[in-house]
Amino acid sequence: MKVAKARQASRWPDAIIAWVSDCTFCKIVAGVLPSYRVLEDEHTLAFLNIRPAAPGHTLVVPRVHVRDVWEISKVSHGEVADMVHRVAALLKATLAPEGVNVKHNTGQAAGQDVFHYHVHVVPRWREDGLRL
Ligand code: IU
Repeated sequence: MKVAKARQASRWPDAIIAWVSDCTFCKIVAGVLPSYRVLEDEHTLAFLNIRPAAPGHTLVVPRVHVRDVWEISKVSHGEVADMVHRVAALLKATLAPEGVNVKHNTGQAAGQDVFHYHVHVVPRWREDGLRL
């Protein structure tokens, strides 16, 4: 929310806005914090999770700061969904998983730790022992 307000209120470059933001994913989007970028487009970024539940565990985020599924616009949600679809296809082609989990948490009660909307794309294999 802070970032959105700062953007409206100034013409500062995104990287400067992200630098002063308290949102880690805004910093990753702006390149202020490093990440391994899997895919990106004008509206979204897909990057590897720093604590992967499985090899290839990717997070897809909108570039704009939005908190959760209750706050994200229908348009932005569609853009993220499109990127999730592309990431799932890329993971299938590169890692040949036997399945994939596509998961989002909204709210602490549901396990949300980072309050910038993100979707987990997790490759799965039979008997990988994961409990998501
Ligand atoms: P959650 O759905 O909000 O619980 O997921 C947050 C995820 O973000 C979690 O799996 C972290 O490992 C991941 N993450 C990251 O990849 N890079 C970071 O700098 C931070 C968290 I902070």
